[in-house]
Amino acid sequence: MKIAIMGGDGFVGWPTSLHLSNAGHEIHIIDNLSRRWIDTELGVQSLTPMDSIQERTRIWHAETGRKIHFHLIDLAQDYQLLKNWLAEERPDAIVHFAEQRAAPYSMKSDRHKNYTVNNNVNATHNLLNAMVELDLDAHLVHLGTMGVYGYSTVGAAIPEGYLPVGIETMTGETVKQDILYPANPGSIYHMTKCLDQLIFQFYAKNDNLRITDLHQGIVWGTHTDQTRRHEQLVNRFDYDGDYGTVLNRFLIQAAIGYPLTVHGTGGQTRAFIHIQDSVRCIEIALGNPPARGSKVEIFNQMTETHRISGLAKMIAGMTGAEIAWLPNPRKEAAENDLVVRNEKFLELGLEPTTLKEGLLEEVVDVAKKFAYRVDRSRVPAVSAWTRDIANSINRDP
Ligand code: USQ
Repeated sequence: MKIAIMGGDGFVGWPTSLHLSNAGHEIHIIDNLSRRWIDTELGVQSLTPMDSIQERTRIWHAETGRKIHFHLIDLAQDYQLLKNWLAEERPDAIVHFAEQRAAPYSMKSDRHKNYTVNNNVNATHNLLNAMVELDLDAHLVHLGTMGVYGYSTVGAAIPEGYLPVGIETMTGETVKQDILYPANPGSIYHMTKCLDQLIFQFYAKNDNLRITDLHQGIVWGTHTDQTRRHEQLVNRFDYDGDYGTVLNRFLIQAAIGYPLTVHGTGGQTRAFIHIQDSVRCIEIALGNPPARGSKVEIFNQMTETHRISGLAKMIAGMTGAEIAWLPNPRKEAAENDLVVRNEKFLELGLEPTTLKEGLLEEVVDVAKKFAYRVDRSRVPAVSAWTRDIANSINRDP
């Protein structure tokens, strides 16, 4: 297939591009390189030294003989460029990662809230709008988030996207209907992914677009089989308070002797997936498009759930790191249970990589190897969800 990877320079986009290129597909990365600009804005860099996208694709070609094409286009800002590119290339499938993906970054200030909403909602809408206008019947696979559900199971497992409900009619009969699981975002970033869901629902219904939405959990790890092939193909690895996700942060903190930064009691339970499984899930989703005219296909892209305090204790036990129990900068439930249905990917052949010591050690090794690149002052998470939280965190004890 000819596949366009929107946001193919990012943390999941890059290994996905390599994985699909390796599987024989013709890959076109479309990216505005915003993630690299945000690094500059925040004054942080990936733990792993990352080459330019042009250099990365050159190394991939030298290593494998396969070409990955790169096009500098901003989905949210350059509608006409995007439309021209789609008209010329007419890809068979489009994978959409081209969104600002960090919850803390989205909550930093009013400007960051606006940027996240404008960027994410416009990118998604521009893409669908252009597809309809060009009569492009490409399968769109979007990277969504488990965060659209909120994180409480109220005693029942979270289904894959749709909730069966019975509605009582005026005549007392019960009519059954599948509705989108009630959206319950916990940040401006997660809110944009909830808005995406509505946009998808409309375009699938109105224009028969074929759309798959992947509700992904927190990704951990850094290498995939393909990024391992050459040191210049290495994936990015974020450890800072805005973009670093919790498990990868704990692993780098352990490697540099920084107390593990648990927010609150650490009673939050979240869904997780290893980066290798993430790219495999995208491949599986691409191979199983919904029929034209059917509703949006939704998968829960996660393999296990863990409590944050449990993860911290596990890593402390493995490495001897200390744990720091910090005031929580986020407005979120101090504790929750989480049970998630994920049978659809398992039935289609996903073999989950679960959190094992060996794999955790592998990430600690990456962290140790590049520890000299860490700026310890960028480790704390300082983005507060509300003014009150900001005031209470910054108050001297
Ligand atoms: N947390 C800590 N200590 C830290 C960092 C985080 O205790 O140093 C806690 C947070 O308070 C939160 C949990 O760990 O309760 C997860 O935080 P996170 O930063 O790992 O994940 P999150 O902000 O939810 O976002 C990440 C990705 C996002 C993706 C989402 C999947 O950045 O793109 O959509 O995970 S999910 O969490 O399932 O919604």
